[in-house]
Amino acid sequence: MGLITTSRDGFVGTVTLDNAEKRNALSSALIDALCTALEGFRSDHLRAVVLRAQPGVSVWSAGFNIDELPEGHRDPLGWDDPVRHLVREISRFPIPVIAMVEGSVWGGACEVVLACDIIVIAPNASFAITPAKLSVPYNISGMLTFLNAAPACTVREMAFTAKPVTAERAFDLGMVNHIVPIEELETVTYGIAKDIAANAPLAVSVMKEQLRILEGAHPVSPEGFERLQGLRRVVYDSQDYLEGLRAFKQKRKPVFEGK
Ligand code: KFV
Repeated sequence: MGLITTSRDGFVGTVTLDNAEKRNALSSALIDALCTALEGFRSDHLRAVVLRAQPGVSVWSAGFNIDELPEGHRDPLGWDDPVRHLVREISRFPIPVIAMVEGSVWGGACEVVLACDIIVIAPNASFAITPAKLSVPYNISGMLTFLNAAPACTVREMAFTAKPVTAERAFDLGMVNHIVPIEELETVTYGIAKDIAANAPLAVSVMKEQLRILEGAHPVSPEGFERLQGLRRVVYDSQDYLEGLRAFKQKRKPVFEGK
């Protein structure tokens, strides 16, 4: 079964997440397929890409494939983690990526959407930053994606409560570009894609890269970086981390003890 589908119309490519059965959880297989599709669009010199799910889904993506998170005592979100690859691929991709979202977006998928260049959502979209639900120490560049997308107090509330924010609130906070009635989602999204495709692709891609480098220009001292990594290790070495994974697999509420 395919995990994604792709299509193209002129200079505009589309990748559609197509694994509703598993709520488009970001498995390494799905991410491989998505990255391969993006590379194909790059070699064919497309000028805008839409990343979407199938129409009518209630879950755009359930985030990391929790079944693939390591059992403990290993950084669950290290440099080679598939979601890290995908976020890097989208942000370094020389072509604008537009996320078109209906339904709920969870955890790592929330980061993937926020890493896209432009975000158009339906009123039933929602966004949740979920590591605290599972006792997962999110990685440092991932936290920067959130901080670049939302005010710090919003990131704190979302990360500490793990509760979804509504489409309307995400729009009011400037986290997304447009909120449009579901019937207009495609027209608005593909209208933006065509506007981009009509412009000079070299200028667009260099501006995208400029913005990426400027957004990432947050100096952290080596000591600060090592401190953060050490603190993250305490979390993935903990009993709570194992409990978070176990509870998800057993479809029950986790019982966290802070150790
Ligand atoms: N990973 C792996 N499998 C998942 C999954 C995930 N994130 N989310 C859903 N599934 C599987 C689930 O186990 C079930 O498989 C199927 O998809 C349908 O899910 O073999 P099964 O039992 O059929 P349901 O039945 O739970 O679907 P539904 O009742 O529609 O609820 C949808 C939703 C999204 C509310 C629920 O599936 C859910 O709460 N999923 C987990 C959402 C979440 O916490 N995501 C964060 C993932 S961790 C993450 O991104 C990280 C690491 N992080 O730090 O935040």
